[in-house]
Amino acid sequence: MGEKNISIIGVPLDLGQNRRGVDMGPSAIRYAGLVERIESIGHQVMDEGDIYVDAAEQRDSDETNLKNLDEVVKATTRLAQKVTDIVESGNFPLVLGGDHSIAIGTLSGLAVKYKNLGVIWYDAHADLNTEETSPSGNIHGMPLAALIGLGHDKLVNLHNEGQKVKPENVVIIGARSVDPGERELIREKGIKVYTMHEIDRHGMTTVMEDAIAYLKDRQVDGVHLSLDLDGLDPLYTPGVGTPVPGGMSYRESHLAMEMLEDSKIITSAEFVEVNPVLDDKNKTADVAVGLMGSLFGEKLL
Ligand code: 6HN
Ligand code: MN
Ligand code: MN
Ligand code: MN
Repeated sequence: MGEKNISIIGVPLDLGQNRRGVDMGPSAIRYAGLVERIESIGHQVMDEGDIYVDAAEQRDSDETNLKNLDEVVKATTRLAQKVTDIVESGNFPLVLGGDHSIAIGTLSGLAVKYKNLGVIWYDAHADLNTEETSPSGNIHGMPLAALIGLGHDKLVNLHNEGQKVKPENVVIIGARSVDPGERELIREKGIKVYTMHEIDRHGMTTVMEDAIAYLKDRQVDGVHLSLDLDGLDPLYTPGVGTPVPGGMSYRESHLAMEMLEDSKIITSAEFVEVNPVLDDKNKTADVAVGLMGSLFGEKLL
């Protein structure tokens, strides 16, 4: 990638879903050696610490069927401002989750600078539910919908009014669990999705070549990688709250990161859903750090 100035920001948020522990994700990822690993590649790293998040015990009662809506909005609004500051200073934002609801903050912050942003959503899920379609009420299943302008007002208009990302600039990779309302939205909005079928059938090389070419054709002014560790098979990343079998392998995921690094298109990234309470000896955080190594240009020889 060439030498970068990378600003790390942790978001210890676990209120976008049901299982406690994902708030410890940023600590687990740092403990797995993130800063040293990226510095050893030759980048400058600034660890800017964590965004303040209310504890689960401090939350107000819910007024809608969206769980912990106000707490998620408060924390992600703080994150959005921080991400805007980082991109305006010219640094590369690297955000550590926390559950996937944090993406609403990350991308709302990026949208201030990038008016035609591309997004790669590496995930077992589509995260395209709205208040109406969500089977769980968990906001971590809704960020992509909110970012394309659909769902609860407070999520859609966070940091700035309205749509932050164009649906045709989104590429989902690794999907294998899609709810009925999400399926409808994918069809209606023409969102580009590479399911596990495409990865099995054509291989990760072809899928990534296609995905990168697709975003370049869209003439995006930046590309954000939002990587949910449940995109990988739970065999490799067991420490996630909503594991789905049949996922992308460790090797396929490293290859995907290496191809993104070769393409030079990535301008920001986030790694989410690492839950140390559910993990096996910090394995999932170790995998996350390894993938960041590949994304930032680590080479064997
Ligand atoms: N994630 N589609 C399910 C829901 O509750 O909306 C699961 C969402 C998982 C979200 O893994 O980031
Ligand atoms: Mn997921
Ligand atoms: Mn997700
Ligand atoms: Mn390799």
